[in-house]
Amino acid sequence: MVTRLLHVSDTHLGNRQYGSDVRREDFLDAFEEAIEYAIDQDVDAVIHTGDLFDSRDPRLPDLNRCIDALQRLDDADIPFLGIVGNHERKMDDQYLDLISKTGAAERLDESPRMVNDEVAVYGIDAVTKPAWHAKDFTLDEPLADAYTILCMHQLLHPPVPEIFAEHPLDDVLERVNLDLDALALGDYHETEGTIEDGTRVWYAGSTERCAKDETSPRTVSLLEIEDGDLTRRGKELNSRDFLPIPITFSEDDGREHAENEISRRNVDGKVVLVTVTGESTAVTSRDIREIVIDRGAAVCRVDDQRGGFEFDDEERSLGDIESADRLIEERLAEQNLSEISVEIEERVRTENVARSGFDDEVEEMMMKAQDEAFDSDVAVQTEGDE
Ligand SMILES: [Mn+2]
Repeated sequence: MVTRLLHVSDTHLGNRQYGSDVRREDFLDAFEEAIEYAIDQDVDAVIHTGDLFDSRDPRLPDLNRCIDALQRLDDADIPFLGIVGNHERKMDDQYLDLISKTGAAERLDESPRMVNDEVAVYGIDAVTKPAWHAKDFTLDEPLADAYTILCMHQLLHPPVPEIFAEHPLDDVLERVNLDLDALALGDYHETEGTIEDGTRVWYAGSTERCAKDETSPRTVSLLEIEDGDLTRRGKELNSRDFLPIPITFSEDDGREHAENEISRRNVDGKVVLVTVTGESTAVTSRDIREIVIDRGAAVCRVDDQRGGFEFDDEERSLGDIESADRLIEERLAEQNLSEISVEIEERVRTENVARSGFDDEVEEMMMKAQDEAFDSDVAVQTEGDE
């Protein structure tokens, strides 16, 4: 029997990229295209490896569209199995739990979710860097002879280039108690794969471009598993084209120069990213944006670098390595904090600390941690006495 799965990842629903509602719609469209493809292919399940939503507080219209799509999938009797990514991760209950209540999604965990009694799918949510060293990677045993797939949301090298990676791939393969057949990954937005010690490892990639350097086609991965063998095929999605246009101004160049540079390209329906360099002239970013939009571009962003370097703070790089949360977590990981410190820090950073009861909650967490530490000391002494 052949088991067919569609691997979708990093859909980032709600991403209003470049402040554009067109882009927000694009992210929804890409997700819906992936779901329609799953229905069309009549796969046995869809697996989603995190960053379903772009933020931990998605807006209701995005949540609604997401649930509508998942219900169409559910009507076709195709389960949607997901994990939680770093972008959307909240402290306790997750939006994926809320969606699960509609019956249109399931959250993967350390117990095997069998598909066709032949494939065991597991999931581990995104683990922050400070929590990584203490993370338990134990998975429950699957049915005998099952093909095992673990879904995770981390930047692992390989296949992620070492400079962008958070952890070595071996770190995961050594700490998981099972001999995994496959590791299906999210977080890295490019489609990349490798084989390590007989384990198939790959990233499905994001379904829309989250940054201008994500130039390759956006894909989902169709997986076919038969007799312990997995075949993966990429399916390209209809993502909107990005078009970079560099314009350099000399002292005498006016609006006409910008019009000439832009009219040489077909901007119709595209996301146009103009980089302006050279001399400061009377032509403003706003003028340039107006020309580009008048010629039919869907979105235009102008990065005006005339008269000195401007920090491009809206742009995000591959897999969001530069996100603020990532940088904070990077620094914290160097401190080698205790588990309780990591949890309290994360609560402070991700929740509304002004709400009443927060102090009590932290105090309770501290007491519990103290009790646990005290109990384990007693246990050690008792053992020593015997
Ligand atoms: Mn992502």
